[in-house]
Amino acid sequence: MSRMRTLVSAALAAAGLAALCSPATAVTGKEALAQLNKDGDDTFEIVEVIDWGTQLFSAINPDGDTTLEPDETEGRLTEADWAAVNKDGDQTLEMDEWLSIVRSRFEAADADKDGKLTEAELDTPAGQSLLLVLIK
Ligand SMILES: [Ca+2]
Ligand SMILES: [Ca+2]
Ligand SMILES: [Ca+2]
Repeated sequence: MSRMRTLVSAALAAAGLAALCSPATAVTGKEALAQLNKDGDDTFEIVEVIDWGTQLFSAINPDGDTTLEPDETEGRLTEADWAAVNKDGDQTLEMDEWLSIVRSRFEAADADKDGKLTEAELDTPAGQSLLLVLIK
């Protein structure tokens, strides 16, 4: 029993390590929908996007504090993003600041403003920029 548990935790650790080591890579709209969209439609809505953004905040915050530091957002947020939401100029980003970026990227990607992101909208530069703050 305990040997089984050891094997299971070793497998989980290996999977976690692989996830940690894989860099943020471009994901197509089709792949993103296949990976994240589980509500039976074929689009992303803001509620889902906020949920995934919240999960990613924790996933890229390995020190487990309540803020993201610049090294934790590398490749996902630009200096301009930081300047826009981090008004006090400190080196930390709180969850609400992070989610305001997620929300504005969703709105930017929603070209026809119908509140849904299609595969085609996710494949635009604005859509790709949103996926960077949703998928590890
Ligand atoms: Ca959906
Ligand atoms: Ca942190
Ligand atoms: Ca749309």
